[in-house]
Amino acid sequence: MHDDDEDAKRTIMLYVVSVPDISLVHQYKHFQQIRLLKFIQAPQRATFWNLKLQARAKNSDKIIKLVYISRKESVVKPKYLLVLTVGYNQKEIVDKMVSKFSENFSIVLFHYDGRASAWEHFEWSRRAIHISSEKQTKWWYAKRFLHPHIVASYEYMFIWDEDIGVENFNADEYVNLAKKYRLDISQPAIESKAGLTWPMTQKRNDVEAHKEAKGQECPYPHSPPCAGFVEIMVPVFSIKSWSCVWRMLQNDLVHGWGLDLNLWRCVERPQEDIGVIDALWVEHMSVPSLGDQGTSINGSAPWEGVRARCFLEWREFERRLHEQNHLHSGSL
Ligand SMILES: [Mn+2]
Repeated sequence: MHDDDEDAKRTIMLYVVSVPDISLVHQYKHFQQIRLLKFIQAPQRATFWNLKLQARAKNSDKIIKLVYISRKESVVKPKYLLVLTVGYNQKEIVDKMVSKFSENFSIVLFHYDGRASAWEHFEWSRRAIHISSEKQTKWWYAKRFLHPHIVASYEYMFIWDEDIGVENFNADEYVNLAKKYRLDISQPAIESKAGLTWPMTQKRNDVEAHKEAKGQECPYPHSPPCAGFVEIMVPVFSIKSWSCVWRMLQNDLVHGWGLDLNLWRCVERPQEDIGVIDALWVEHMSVPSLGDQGTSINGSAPWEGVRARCFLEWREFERRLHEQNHLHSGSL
């Protein structure tokens, strides 16, 4: 299929969920969205008309703005994808994060607090794709909205948490280094005042990138979590590795715990293809976020229930992987 057709399709998808009234589309024919009109008048139109009113977000019907945005967007075709799972309370941090990603990046925001419309005052929010479902996790969203075929046109995907300090980060430079070191799965090195769980992802000052952890914490320095390993906090996937990772994601295990220790299955040479970039690093700010959306039971803090579920999911994930003992490196 021709690239322009792909672009048109992407634009059209926006309209299908956003246009309140087909007659309005005809009024805007002078915007020359000819392919759009063809599409909506095709069989899909029946489905469109059958949408119940309640199925649409109240303030999603902004046809004029969308026409304008889609024309502007078609000038640059982003090669990379930034995906952030956010709550509005972290808006300042998220705004700073987005500022480090150029127009080479499409932006997708997953809203776990249901406040998708609250971001409109950020200029970049208008070119972002907003997906909202309350109290969901980034891996829940990723499994449902980032099917490998849907994101196939991007070279790299950044699937990041929202509590990340980016003062020493630049996304375009990062992509150059990921290419230079041939990293299919990677992350920027991390600094954290709260301490780090894994020695592998700790920032090193003497190298531009590293593929193995150093130090006594790693009795098996060539195996995860000391090599072939990145965390699920700020991973960056080549599109090739993503189709495998996506298949490893489980519909019902939404926190992604245990995924990090199994990413090696998705590349051919884990010790070479997975690594950490030190020259551009980020800070883990450890801001309580989705964890606080948990429910307090018998006086326990909301995050305690979430944490308990994380551990249960991790165990279940490992159980399922062991069940499929035919799995080996590069087999997915
Ligand atoms: Mn965090």
